[in-house]
Amino acid sequence: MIRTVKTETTAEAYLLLLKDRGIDYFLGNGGTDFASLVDAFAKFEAEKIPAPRPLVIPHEFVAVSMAHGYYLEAGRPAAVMVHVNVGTSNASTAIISASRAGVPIFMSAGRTPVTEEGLPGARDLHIHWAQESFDQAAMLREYAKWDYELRTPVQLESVVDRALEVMLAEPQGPVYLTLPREVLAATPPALSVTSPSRRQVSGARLPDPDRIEEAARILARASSPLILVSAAGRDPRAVAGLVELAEAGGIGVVEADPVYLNFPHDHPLHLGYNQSGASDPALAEADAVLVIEADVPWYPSVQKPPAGAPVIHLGIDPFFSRYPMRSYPCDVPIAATPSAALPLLAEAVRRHADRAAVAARSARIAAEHRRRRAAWDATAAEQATRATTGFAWVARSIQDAMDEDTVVVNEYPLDRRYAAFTRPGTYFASPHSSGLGWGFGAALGVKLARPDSTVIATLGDGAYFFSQPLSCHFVERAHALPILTVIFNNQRWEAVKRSVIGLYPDGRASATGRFPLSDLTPSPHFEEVVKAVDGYGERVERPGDVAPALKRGLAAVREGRPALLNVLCQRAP
Ligand SMILES: Cc1ncc(C[n+]2csc(CCOP(=O)(O)OP(=O)(O)O)c2C)c(N)n1
Repeated sequence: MIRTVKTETTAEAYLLLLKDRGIDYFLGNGGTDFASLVDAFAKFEAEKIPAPRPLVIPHEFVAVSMAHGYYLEAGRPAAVMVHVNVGTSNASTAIISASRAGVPIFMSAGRTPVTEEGLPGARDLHIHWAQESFDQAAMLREYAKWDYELRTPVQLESVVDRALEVMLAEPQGPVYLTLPREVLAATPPALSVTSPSRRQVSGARLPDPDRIEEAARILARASSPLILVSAAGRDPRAVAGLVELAEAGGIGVVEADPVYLNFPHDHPLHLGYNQSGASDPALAEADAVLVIEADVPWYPSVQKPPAGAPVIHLGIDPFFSRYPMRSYPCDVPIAATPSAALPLLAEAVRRHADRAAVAARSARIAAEHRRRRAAWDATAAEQATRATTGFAWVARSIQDAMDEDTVVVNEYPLDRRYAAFTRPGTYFASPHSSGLGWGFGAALGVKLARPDSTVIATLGDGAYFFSQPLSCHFVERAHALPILTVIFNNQRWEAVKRSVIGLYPDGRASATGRFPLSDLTPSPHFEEVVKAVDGYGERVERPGDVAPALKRGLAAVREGRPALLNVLCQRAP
């Protein structure tokens, strides 16, 4: 249907168009470039005109991280808009994260007025000269799939639809649109808009049938096939497909630095999680390897699959084409949507596999699964009575506090061996590009998409510092998005310390136990920060106090208050 849109400003038409295209939230961090948008929102509010809901987000990094979490949970984009070049720069780390995670972000920014006088919106402050860039989008161009500047209201629909089309087409990723002040302030002619849009992109990419057959034969004939998976579970439907495949072939599954829940923890074919720096006998014994949506399936400097084992890579872009260097062997590429390809592969494996062999192998893997799980359970239980709280015990206590409707966003410290996730879409970890601070904002985005669920953000003390914590707490309070934040506070950047020990095991730092530039003491009273927004904060020092504190924190969240537990703990007590 063609609709005619007549508005006083381009800004109004822009917002109405976003709403028409399914965008319900506008996460904004504004400046003088927002004048026409602010006025438009006020008009919509006064006249009860449906438009995206504007949410003020006090830091750009938080706004983009929120949009990231929101998309993962809602499957729909939120719009983000920031202030010209300076706001873009603040947002850039979160754009890197979204880009590497393949998450679409509808990112926009004002553009300082082009004209120095003469038009509505022309320059009237010193910033309007100093904030002009020769090429504002250059800052993000390596990580945005597309960028453009809206030059005239007449092209509004074409530009917005082009942005959405490119952003949502696979492999997905952020796009960046700049909006000059004069264009937003201009009175457009009556615009005709096609609604709904005729620029649909969704649809599965099906695999090459020959490659599916080839992969199925390899997996079915192997005596110790192994699946390594990182991010297939971004699409919850892929989890069922992976279970079907693993069962069809009696194939063990290892989650390699998982970004999502890819395979239920309690499934007898789950063989656990790769551990940085450690080798895994399951990989050493593998005679065929299937890598699914995994950019780093193993660490070549630590361990590789046996030389004769064929390697299959399955994913929407199994080559990770945007990574400058990546040299994993790939004997059979399957470029396809995992949720579409996995059932096809499962069916083909079932056809080729010997049932008795599959049953025998499944029993063998199940025994190993039980052995590994028992060891993890013992580690967690053993930490329950230590003087110092261990990370494993905190993770286990969080697992025990979760209900059917809890979602966890983990920026590192929660070790999946000790916190069992079984339901797709209930676990999100930071993207492998690791722009620290992502977790808190992403958790707020998840809460925005799923307001009735309990959301827990598990953060290191380092990650909390990076997250723009006061902005996040403000968002919790101002926009009624209370979540429970659990800080695993080891009072240092352990990742930095570990890298020194890894590279210089006999070096001076290891010998003296002094690791300059990694210590975060005196540790702040993080539990006090949340109180600045009338939240609930508690410092937790002993293992026996973790579970009761979680209960109190979750009760506060249920009452609508942001809550934070500052848990003093160590990775290996
Ligand atoms: C923006 C950014 N700056 C620096 C780093 C480097 N870095 C990676 S992990 C880490 C320490 C994180 O500390 P914390 O969250 O407390 O976890 P821990 O290492 O102590 O387990 C740092 C500084 C990064 N990944 N991102």
